[in-house]
Amino acid sequence: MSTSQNHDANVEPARQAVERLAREAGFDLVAITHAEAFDEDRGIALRRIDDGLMDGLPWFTRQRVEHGTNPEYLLAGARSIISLGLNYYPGPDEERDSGTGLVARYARGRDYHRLMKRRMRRLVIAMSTHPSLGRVDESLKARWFVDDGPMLDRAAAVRSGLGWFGKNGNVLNPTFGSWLLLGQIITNLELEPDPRLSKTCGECTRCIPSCPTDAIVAPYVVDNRRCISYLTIEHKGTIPRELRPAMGAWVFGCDICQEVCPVNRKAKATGDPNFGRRDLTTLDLVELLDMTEGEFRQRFAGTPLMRAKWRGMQRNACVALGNLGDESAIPALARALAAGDSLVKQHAAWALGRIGGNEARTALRSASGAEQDAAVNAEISLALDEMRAG
Ligand code: B12
Ligand code: SF4
Ligand code: SF4
Repeated sequence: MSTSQNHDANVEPARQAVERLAREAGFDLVAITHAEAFDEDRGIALRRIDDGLMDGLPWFTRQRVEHGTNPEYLLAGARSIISLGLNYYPGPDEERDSGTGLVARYARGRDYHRLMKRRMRRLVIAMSTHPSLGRVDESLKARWFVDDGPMLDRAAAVRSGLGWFGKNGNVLNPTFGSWLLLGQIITNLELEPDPRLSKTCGECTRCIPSCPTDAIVAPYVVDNRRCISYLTIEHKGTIPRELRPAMGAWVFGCDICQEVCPVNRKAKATGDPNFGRRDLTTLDLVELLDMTEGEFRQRFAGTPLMRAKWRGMQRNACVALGNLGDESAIPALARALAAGDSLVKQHAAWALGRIGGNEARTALRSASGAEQDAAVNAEISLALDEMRAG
């Protein structure tokens, strides 16, 4: 026990206090694990790197994994990890308009990094003044992490019993399904750990064949390079041509392997106003393609969409328009092909080729005469060839 912990019968016990304070800070789930190293998870994560399955994420290094799986390295004297879950499920989707792009549910609102870190800080401050938990300036030490930190957030959540590993990679909880954002506080407080959940996916394998890009290469194993979430958000360059058709209308992230999951059918919707912004549920793709950088910033500031950046989102809009195949998008794609930057032009050319027809062909031919960029010209030629063949 921490030196400052109080054993007075009238004082709320430590474990109970953490749970209450976490809920008051705005978390839906709280569970506790000890602070021993995550040896098994470290081995798995390092193997993923070695196998090339994390390629494309230059920041996901061996050193990051080594540090992130060693709580003592992150906080000297670490004793416990408080795992926290935040439900972001906005409830069932309404009908969507044609010509619109899809945004993953976690991104339909405020950037969760800042939101969760603010809540975790509030929780640590509340813990520091609680009689069972001690004071920051005396004995309570804590550090908190969410997503962009080096910890394996899912491994911490699973070991603390907050959920189990789904075969799609996501952590599932019996009440909230996988629509949960995860974070954790490492502390020097000795708190009673929760047991791991005994639940598993059982015989179900539904998510695996549902992935349109075959990114779930084995149960529990996602090949980052094929995942639409990576392709639309983290990847900054040209999207491999062979994967574009499978990306459908997703312009930021992807929820397919969660949408098909039977556990998510019963998921409880969140009442948190920071999620479920209506204007981010679907995006008008032509509007997105015609936006200036200033307009993009104004519209999406403070949301996760900023991570993909203006150029990346316009690239994604082209792919989605190509897949939707709506001829009314041809003038906007032709404008992008004439005036966008190289990356956007390449994907606009591809989209025009995929939509096809005389108007698209004319736009491709007239752009090819004026185009100086070799990569764009190569995409125009391929698009015209494919139209001829198709
Ligand atoms: C890199 C990353 C990505 C990459 C790579 C994904 C990946 N699978 O690794 C990309 C960009 C593709 C991505 C996508 C998404 N991500 Co992401 N991502 C991360 C990040 C930063 C690191 C993940 C990581 O360490 N991967 C390495 C591998 C080794 O870890 P793992 O997949 O968890 O692997 C474990 C299991 O496979 C298990 N395991 C292996 N074999 C076996 C066998 C058995 C039998 C069992 C039981 C278990 C098991 O052990 C492994 C090690 O613990 C975390 C945040 C963080 N700091 O942890 C968020 C995080 C995982 N992402 C998150 C989210 C929400 C998503 C998306 C749903 C977003 C979206 N809608 O577009 C998708 C989901 C894609 C998917 N199906 O996984 C959440 C997950 C929340 C949850 N409930 O699980 C996290 C935790 C962020 C957060 N703090 O909330 N992500
Ligand atoms: S998020 Fe989409 S692309 Fe990625 S594994 Fe799941 S279904 Fe596949
Ligand atoms: S779809 Fe089935 S196998 Fe996949 S995560 Fe959900 S329960 Fe597990």
